[in-house]
Amino acid sequence: MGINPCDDGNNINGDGCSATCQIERGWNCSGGSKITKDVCKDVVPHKMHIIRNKNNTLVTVLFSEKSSIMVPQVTLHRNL
Ligand SMILES: [Ca+2]
Repeated sequence: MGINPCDDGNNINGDGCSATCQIERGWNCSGGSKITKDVCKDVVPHKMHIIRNKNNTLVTVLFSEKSSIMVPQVTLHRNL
């Protein structure tokens, strides 16, 4: 959209195209024209870290970036 490296039509940082219309690290922006906005996609996979407590009764999952988890069905298996 225009002469900037990117323009997603807002002044929000962290969505791939900065408030100063620069492509942010880890993002790819394309598709814009003089009348349409660029669309930015996160191209770096988020890192995930799994931590278990001493008794293995609690699992904590940490992500390097704000992430969403889709869990349509959870099945737990336990070896006795
Ligand atoms: Ca933006």
